[in-house]
Amino acid sequence: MSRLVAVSNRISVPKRGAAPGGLAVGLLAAMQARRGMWFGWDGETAAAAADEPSIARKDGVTYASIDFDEAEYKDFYLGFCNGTLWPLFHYFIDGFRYNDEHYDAYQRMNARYARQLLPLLEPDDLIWVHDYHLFQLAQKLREGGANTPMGLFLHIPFPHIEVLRVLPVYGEILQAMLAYDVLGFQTEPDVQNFRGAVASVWGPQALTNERTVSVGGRRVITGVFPIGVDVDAIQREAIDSQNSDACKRMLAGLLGRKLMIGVDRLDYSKGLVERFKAYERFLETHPENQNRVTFLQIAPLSRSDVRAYAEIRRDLEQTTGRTNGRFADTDWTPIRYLNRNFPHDVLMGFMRSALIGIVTPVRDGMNLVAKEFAAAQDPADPGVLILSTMAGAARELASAVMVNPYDSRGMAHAIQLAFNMPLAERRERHQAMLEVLHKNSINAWHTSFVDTLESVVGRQPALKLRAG
Ligand code: ADQ
Repeated sequence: MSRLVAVSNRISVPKRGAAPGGLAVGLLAAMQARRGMWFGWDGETAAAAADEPSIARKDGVTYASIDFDEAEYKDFYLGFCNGTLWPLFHYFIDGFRYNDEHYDAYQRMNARYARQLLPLLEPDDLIWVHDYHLFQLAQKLREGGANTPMGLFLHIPFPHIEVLRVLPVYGEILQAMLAYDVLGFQTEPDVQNFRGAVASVWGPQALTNERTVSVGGRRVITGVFPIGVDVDAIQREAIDSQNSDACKRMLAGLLGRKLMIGVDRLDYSKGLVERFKAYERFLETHPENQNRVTFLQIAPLSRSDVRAYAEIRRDLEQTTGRTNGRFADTDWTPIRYLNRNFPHDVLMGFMRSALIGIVTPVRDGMNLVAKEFAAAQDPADPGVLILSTMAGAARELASAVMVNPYDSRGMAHAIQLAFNMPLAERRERHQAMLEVLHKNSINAWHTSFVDTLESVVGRQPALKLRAG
């Protein structure tokens, strides 16, 4: 069986006491089955980046980690990845900035990933690259002589060509993507947007059939691989952690009130400002709920160096202050807004205790929180998921209560509906979601991607490393 080499911008090097997150668990399962290697940045910056990756081994998986120097962190990571690609691919054209130096750093970093990975490769490796940080990695690896199957999975949306075109180097990015053998996306619209972009640059004849594109003699498989969760593991975590101190304290603080929960990274794509305003409107237009419900929003700070994140923080603090100032009582805080991380199992326990999970991104590749919320519920008395139609997850979780995250009146109405939904309807909606979650599990995600990558074996000459 071929070895699986996973490459991502950031890797979770195992640390004592720290449990890996859901995505890492899924990738690790795929790598453990194939004596794999995980290559990427360890999250550290140094005055000068080391020439060689650091190698660690645990449970049959090799971890090869590199560090960034300060300029790489600033120009590649904060600059082109988080300042250019992330906003544009989430349709934030106003927040998008393009700068040639940042793009040069992006190209150099993709080349450095390739240079440091090449000596570690074996001839029959399958290479699975993750996300928008590494669009050019396959191209750089092939320039270095590698000719092994390579696939890219994009965790975020792929925008329509009319948005992608805003990026001055979009043609180069598309061209580089075609050096992969398999391009995986979260949803059908993403794959169609990619294929539309290829057709717009190379003509409709490049779309050789429904699942492949061919340009310059290269045939590339395009497909939908919706990322999922491990329902049984989440059920266990949620049940066990309900007895934890953190859960008991949180529940005691509610004084019997109904709970609505939001769990997100603090990012403008997650629609938090719009969500907070909708909740304020809900308390205003449905005053009978005042002092009867609590909204717990957990959103740890991230990417604080980028200006947009400072703005969203300020907006959220203001809205929280205004709502709490307007509606709070001596024993009731309408919004509890926490900027901190919790262990995954504690979050699952919180979600199980909530009557509503509110997941309202203005744009999201998939959104695992929506799936985790549904998976964590007690099937006998499940909570209600309020879900934005702009999340990839909305394509699968059709029985959630769907909302437009920009429509605060519609969201206020959805919150009212969800708090008052009869048990039979909650069960019916939850059952339908569980069926999808079991079918499109995290296991199905990595298995189907790796199987597709493996189907390319034999269509390629063996790996050749260029002499010298
Ligand atoms: P993210 O944008 O990070 O991921 P998401 O899919 O919601 O978004 O995953 C977040 C993960 O982090 C979940 O497992 C969640 O439980 C965890 N998490 C969130 N807040 C937390 C907190 N406060 N404390 C601890 N854990 C927390 C990107 C894309 C998504 C895509 C995923 C996976 O943007 O669209 O679904 O990759 O492909």
